[in-house]
Amino acid sequence: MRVYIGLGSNLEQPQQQILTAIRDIEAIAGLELVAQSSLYHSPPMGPQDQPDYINAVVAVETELAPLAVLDALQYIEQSHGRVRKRHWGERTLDLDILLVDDRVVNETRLTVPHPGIAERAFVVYPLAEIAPDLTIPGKGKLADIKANCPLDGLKQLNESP
Ligand code: ROI
Repeated sequence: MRVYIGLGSNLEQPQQQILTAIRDIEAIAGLELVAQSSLYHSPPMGPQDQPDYINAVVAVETELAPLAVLDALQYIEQSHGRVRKRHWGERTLDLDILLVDDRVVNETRLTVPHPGIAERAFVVYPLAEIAPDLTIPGKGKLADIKANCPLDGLKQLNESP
């Protein structure tokens, strides 16, 4: 099963938060990191009186159930001392399950594809960098979504490591 994970941070050295979080994901037994995007710099979506974000997307291969992956990601968020000050506000580390193969999941704790996946440049562009040929259940081809998705100030920081 291939799981795509979105990473975001705008507090406590965001770039470091994201790089460490990728290492943390890699270290989880049962998850194999198979792709990682560049880091991206993006203006906040939501309240504008918060710092800019660093965003990235990674792909993992796993046999774990989606909720077990979610548990592991929430554990990593907590271990980064996740602070979330307000709704749609600044946060130390946000890890979102974006896609699980071509599956649709509607559970209390988890909605897949991630709602808003197709409207957020800071998800669409890094995702397209590592998986340009994806089709998103219910939303269509990622390449078409990207072609219609304004950059909204998104900037690619470095080439993929
Ligand atoms: N804005 C940007 N640019 N990047 C994010 O990761 C992000 N995450 C969020 C909200 C607050 C919606 N805004 C964001 O959760």
